Amino acid sequence: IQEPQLQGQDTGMQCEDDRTGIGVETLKRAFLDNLFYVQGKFPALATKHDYYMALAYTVRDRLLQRWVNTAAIYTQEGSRTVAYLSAEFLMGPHLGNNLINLGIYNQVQQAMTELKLDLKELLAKEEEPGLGNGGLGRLAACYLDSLASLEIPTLGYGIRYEFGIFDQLIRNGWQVEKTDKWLRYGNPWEIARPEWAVSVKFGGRTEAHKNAQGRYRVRWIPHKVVLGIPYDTPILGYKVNTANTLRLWKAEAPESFDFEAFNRGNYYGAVDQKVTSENLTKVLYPNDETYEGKQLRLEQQYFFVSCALQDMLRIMLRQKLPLEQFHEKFAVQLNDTHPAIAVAELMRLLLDEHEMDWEPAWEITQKTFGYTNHTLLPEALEKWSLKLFSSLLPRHLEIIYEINWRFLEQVRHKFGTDEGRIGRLSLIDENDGKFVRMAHLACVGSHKINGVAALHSELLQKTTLLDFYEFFPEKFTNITNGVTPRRWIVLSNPKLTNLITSCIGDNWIKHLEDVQRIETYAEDPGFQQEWQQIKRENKVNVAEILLDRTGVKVDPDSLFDIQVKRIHQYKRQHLNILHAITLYNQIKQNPNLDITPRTLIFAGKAAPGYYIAKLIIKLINSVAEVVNKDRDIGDRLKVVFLPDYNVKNSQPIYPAADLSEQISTAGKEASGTGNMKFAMNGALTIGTLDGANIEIRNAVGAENFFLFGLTTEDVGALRLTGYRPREYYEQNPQLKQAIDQIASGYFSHGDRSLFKPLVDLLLDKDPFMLMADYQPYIDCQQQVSQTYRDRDRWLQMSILNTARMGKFSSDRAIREYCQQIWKVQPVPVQLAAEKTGDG
Ligand code: C3B
Repeated sequence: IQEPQLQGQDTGMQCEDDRTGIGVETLKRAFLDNLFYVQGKFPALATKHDYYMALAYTVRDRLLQRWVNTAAIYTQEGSRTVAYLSAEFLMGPHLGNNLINLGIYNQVQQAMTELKLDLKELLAKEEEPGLGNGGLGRLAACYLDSLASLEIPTLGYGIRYEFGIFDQLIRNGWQVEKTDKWLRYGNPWEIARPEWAVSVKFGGRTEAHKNAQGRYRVRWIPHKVVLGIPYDTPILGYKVNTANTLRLWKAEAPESFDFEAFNRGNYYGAVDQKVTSENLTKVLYPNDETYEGKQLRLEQQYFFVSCALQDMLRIMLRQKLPLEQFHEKFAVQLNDTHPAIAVAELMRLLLDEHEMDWEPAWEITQKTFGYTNHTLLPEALEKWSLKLFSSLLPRHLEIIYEINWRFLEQVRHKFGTDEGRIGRLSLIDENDGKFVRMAHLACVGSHKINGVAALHSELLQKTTLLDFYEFFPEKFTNITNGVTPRRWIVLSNPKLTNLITSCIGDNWIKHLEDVQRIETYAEDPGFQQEWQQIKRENKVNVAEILLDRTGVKVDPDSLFDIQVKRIHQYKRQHLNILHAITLYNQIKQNPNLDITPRTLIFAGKAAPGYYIAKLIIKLINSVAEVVNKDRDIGDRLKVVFLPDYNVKNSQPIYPAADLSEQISTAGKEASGTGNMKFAMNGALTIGTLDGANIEIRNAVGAENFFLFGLTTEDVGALRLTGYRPREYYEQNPQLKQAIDQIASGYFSHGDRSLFKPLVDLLLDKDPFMLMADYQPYIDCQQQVSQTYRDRDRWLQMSILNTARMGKFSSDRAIREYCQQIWKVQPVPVQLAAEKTGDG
């Protein structure tokens, strides 16, 4: 992979092009020009936001040069392309990332300084596109970065939600949701392409008709039609010229204004259709890992999938490729089951709209799709009632029946008539009402099925998808998740980036395996000193943020113990808070106790309808209130909940962590990706043998990882022999005291009813086995505290964690997808100017 050949030099002799040049003088000129001609402002009247926009357009111009060239090359070469279908893309702010990937961060910083502006302040002005809930959406964003950086032709397809994930406020300790109006001030990173709009049908009925050759075909007469308008965002790779496309679809009415209704005097009726059509892409469903059988959600899924596949067909026709080559032109990845309807939709397009026969259409379909499963949680498995499904997608249901009939015939052929097995494998669930099982459709319609960490893939094959594994084991594989070091180290932690680069050069940014080379410095006192200094500065930064956003003052020299992620029972934020209460009680009982001072930081959103998760947020804040104002406790313990966790707010967090909390019940977290971001930035992990924790521990070494808790086997065995959580409570005085305090109103101004649902749940059912894991967790935390006191040992462990995280770059994950699933090669992009050799 070549370094980019950026055009022009600021020699003073030759003037750079204002739209592409990257010298400081050129950047300043371009910036002021954009302020004037795009924002329509001059400096005296400009707001910070105007300056942000002017800078965004300055950077966008430099992207466009690469984007247009990339599109030209892909079109000219008819390149094999990855289409990544995802209902969520949690991209985070674009500006900073684009500066890094263009390699112009320093020049731009200097240009802004010379104009008496602060780049940091301008970066803070960007509204982040929060078009995702959590891990799954952010993984899609990391993968787009790696795909572009590895020069793989890619289209990301998704939904342009007008309102993304809600903004979280904390009022009186409770989560309050606020609409995310991210498009309010415009979005400089997208370009609408109304010329490529497509129509999407819904509802109605089907009928048979004879085609020109006298053969029967099916026609779908819909009840309504919605237009899909694509909005494109360039996704630039790191120091390459490749700029791929994220294409998000917005729903509009075909005729935005019904003149007939208007002429009848019905003004509201005239805009009705516009309103209902646009509702389709209004808002992201804020549920993480729980499906809700809502019609609008199925409409969203079908809408973007149909838009995407029609768009791919358009591209094939324009490139004059025969449709029989669909699977050669496109490798389509289904990011969980949200886009699984694509299997039936591609069949429909090939059969009904392009008059292909079933067998070739089915062969193409299966060769086209790959399916990534992201969770084993039963509440996440999507199934749609036949009633809803048939009313919305009548033709697709017919196709699914046909797929199912043919599939079950093969099952009978292989296994004989084993009705139990057939019932379990069927695409239709008939156990309790009738439902279409989306995971089954995805499995049958794909040639590869992958889990997202070794343990997760193993459990998929042994449990959730066992019957499919027995039927076609060759389809199954594992690809452990990864995260992009560009956003999660270079952009988030510039100081650490400079230290590493000063020792081993900057090749590690593209090849994270290389970061291993800092291992030789792990015990070097000078290096350790600098490592510690950087961590401290990053902690001071977060301490300032916490003070600003929560009013809580924390000690940057205390151990920063951080858990940031969606709030979910299986992730066990409440186990962490039991530790906080235990520490508090220990200090209260022995006021002179010499403990390692800690700051416990929490952040994360709860799904608005997830009552227990919201109660956990309230509990964290209630414990924080008592602990933080207790004079006996002082600086030895602080508990803080940072509101509105999102990509932007998370970037300073990972670099400031000493300890990363990855404490899910074994077997529940498919992979985790926050665990990787922390360890890359030198945090040590306290964690269970769950998801990618296992692989992280193997990579960094067991001696550099704080392990505790039940294994997946233990969890299963304990469940089988009868788990009685109350016994742990009764037999453990520390645990009993903590739970009794919560129940008695100690943290809720005497209110005994507030946390009762949570307490009852823990004592009676405890579905995630906090009671069983409590003491091992407390003991392990004690070890953490001890180790932290040995500064040299801790620093060595911290350095080794970063050094050994090479495997967890999303570049490695994407290389595996390319080789094992997509069979796609890089297509390097040269700029026109490079090819002709002139400026
Ligand atoms: C998440 C899982 O919970 C994480 O373990 C995993 O690291 C990420 O996906 C990425 O693979 N996940 C999610 O965020 N939303 C879902 N609906 C399902 C899984």
